[in-house]
Amino acid sequence: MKALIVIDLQNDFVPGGSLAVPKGNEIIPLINQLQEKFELVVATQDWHPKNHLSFASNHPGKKVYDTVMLGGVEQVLWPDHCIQGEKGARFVKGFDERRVEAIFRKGTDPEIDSYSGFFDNGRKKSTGLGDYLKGRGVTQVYVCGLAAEFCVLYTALDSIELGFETYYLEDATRALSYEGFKEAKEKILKRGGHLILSSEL
Ligand code: VGL
Ligand code: ZN
Repeated sequence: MKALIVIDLQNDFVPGGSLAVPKGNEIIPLINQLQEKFELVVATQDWHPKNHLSFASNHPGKKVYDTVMLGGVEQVLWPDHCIQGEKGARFVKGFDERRVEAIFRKGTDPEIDSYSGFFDNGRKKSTGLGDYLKGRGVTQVYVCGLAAEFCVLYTALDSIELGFETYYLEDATRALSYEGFKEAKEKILKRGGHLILSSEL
């Protein structure tokens, strides 16, 4: 049984948003079409409180893209984004949510970031996504959404580690940088995941 996980298809991650992924809006129609090929569709939302420590604005003297240590791991500092309940955190217009059976929210603890839909970056807390998928009998996981080298990558890596046969939908994601995308794909292959194009489904 295969599941599609749609990662962080939210206003702040598309052009016009505060942490816009270039051409992030291009994948919306494709992700809508892709859903038909899956028995189960779930989504994640980046969902930060205003005082989240991944925001540069909460570290006086630091700038966006500086790094700090957070919960024992290195943390890139981002512009404020995906604040709980605000417009930037909402799903993008045009995303067809009808078949999304469950939404997993992450990044809610102000003290630690969470790129993966499964665990926070310090691996202290689970969102429940892994148990949910296992409970539904899922064996194969396909990931798509934003951003390719952050939340999509880390979700895929945790999925591999949890024992799901994992597919990274190369054309149903967009990256913040070309280099980052290239490295993300290498990491997926190295850890035993698969790269796939939506036309191969
Ligand atoms: C993301 C940076 C910060 C993502 C979330 O969804 O890829 N990136 N928060
Ligand atoms: Zn975030």
